[in-house]
Amino acid sequence: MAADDNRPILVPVLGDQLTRTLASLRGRTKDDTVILMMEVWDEATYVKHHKQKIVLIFSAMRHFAAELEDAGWQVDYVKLTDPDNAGSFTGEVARAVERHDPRAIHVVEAGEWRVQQAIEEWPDKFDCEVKILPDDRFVASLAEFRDWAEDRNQLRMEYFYREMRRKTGLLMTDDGKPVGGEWNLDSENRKPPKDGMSAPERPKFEPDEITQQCIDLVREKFADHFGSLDKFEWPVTREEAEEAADAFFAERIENFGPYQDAMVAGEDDLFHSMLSTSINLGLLDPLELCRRAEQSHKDGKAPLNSVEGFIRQIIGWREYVRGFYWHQMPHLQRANALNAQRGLPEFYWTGETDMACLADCVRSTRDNAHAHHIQRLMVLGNFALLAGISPPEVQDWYLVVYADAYEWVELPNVAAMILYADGGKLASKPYAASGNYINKMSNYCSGCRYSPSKKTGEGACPFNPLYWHFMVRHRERLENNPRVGRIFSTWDRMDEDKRQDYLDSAEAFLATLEPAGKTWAKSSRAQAGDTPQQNLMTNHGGCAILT
Ligand code: FAD
Ligand code: DLZ
Ligand code: SF4
Repeated sequence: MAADDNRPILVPVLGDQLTRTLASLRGRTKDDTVILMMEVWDEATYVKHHKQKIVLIFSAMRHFAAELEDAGWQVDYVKLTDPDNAGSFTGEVARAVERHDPRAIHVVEAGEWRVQQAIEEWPDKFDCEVKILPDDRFVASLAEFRDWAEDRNQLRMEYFYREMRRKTGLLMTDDGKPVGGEWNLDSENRKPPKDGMSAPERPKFEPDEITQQCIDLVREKFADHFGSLDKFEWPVTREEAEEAADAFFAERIENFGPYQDAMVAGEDDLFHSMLSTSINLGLLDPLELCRRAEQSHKDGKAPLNSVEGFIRQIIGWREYVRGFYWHQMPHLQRANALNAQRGLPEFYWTGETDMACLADCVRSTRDNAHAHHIQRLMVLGNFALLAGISPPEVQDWYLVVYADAYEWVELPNVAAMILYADGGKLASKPYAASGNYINKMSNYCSGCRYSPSKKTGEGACPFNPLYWHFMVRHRERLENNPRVGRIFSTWDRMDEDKRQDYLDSAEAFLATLEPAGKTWAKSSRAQAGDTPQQNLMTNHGGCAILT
């Protein structure tokens, strides 16, 4: 570059990079930088995202652009309806290169493998320097995770989490021990709900003019996508996200820990923070939130089990799944260790099932683009695992339906945590449970036509026979697993008729499952000639849409 080259630097900012201190913006000056933000058809349709998710991302992007412009930055914002919109990140960067003739492009690496593959082609495509910067909004760099994971057969979150505690100093004593003596208070995060339990109302954010325009756009252009737009209450700016965080630390963190695994029909948020959408968009700094949580313990406002639980979810699970994703891609998308082949049942989209727990979780998912962790794991996920639903179908569903879903966080949770499709690299055992668990941790069963105490036959909770059907199907793989192997001696002690009853009941139930009729997950462009396997290649692995 010549010393007098006064052409600008082009800084593309992706929809989940809405952070003022993003590596590509740090140290840049306003007079030689053009920030490029792009609403593109490919991102909005590589799966048919929940309507609220598209509104959330477009609205947060538009607010962020306005905020940057107010602060004096030059922002080139391409709307979806721009008649010349090329439809992809690469196409839009190409158009911006024409418009601005930049001397370089500085971009922060993408969160998703699919997008990163496309970005890595930019140096060959564009006739200027392309600098791809690490996303340093995480505690652990990808190299750090790789070093930690190297030579380990099993990548357990617990040990990684301890490293992150040491690195950040969160909940550590001066002599390097965990505050309170234990690293992990998970066993104190499992109180069942009390009768009539409800949580304080959290702040809800009325759509402003910008959000309303996005709602109108989504109603018009994405009418056939899943999900309700009857209400839209997500924070779309850093200011709103901070208000949401303030309310969590003031009113809900105290009970967050004890009731982390509790479920109450109709109580969609309980004591959860509801901050994942803001953290993932870049509106909130996860480490800052952890420091606030730690402070609330120091101030005597929150018990250790709540604070440690919250910090563990963020510097433990969140950091860990991100490292795991990049370490295991791209084969994680195709993993199917349990050879699960069943189609996703229709009720995952409609909520029409007599199973009260599933119906409520799907309702919350449809109405809020959200379900809390234990609903995703032990109801929706547990069912998919036990029924043997094919991983690509489950992966697509989770990627579509949640407003906080990006593949880097969704895929490890789905493929590895709930479906055991990675064969146990992430989880030491499958998270399989019978109706007993859901009955203990929720009030769902009292409103259900099935009974959790009935094991087989008419009226039995379907989770009960499905649990045994799953265990028997995978006996060879699981019986030597120290955490579940013992269960087979219980099975072996049952009399033959009872065992047959379990298997027959499960088969009869599975035969009633209707596979999804309408194609909810895939955009019409991606559907042609689809099989689950081809879906993987075209929609996740192949970057076909970005070329
Ligand atoms: P809280 O319960 O208040 O937890 C605090 C924060 O911890 C969350 O905001 C989130 O940032 C983090 N966190 C908690 N658990 C996890 C986890 N397992 N992995 C990563 N971060 C975690 N989270 C997503 O952000 N996007 C997803 O696409 C996603 N898909 C999931 C799929 C399955 C099958 C499961 C079991 C979990 C998934 N999660 C996902 C994790 C978790 O369910 C959500 O982060 C959480 O429900 C968001 O609500 P909250 O902000 O109220 O979380
Ligand atoms: C999820 C999403 C959607 C629906 N639309 C856009 C968009 O139009 N423009 C954009 O920059 N980002 C969008 N996103 C988020 C991206 O998919 C996300 O930034 C990448 O997946 C990260 O790799
Ligand atoms: Fe769910 Fe079974 Fe309870 Fe019904 S009885 S709510 S299906 S766990």
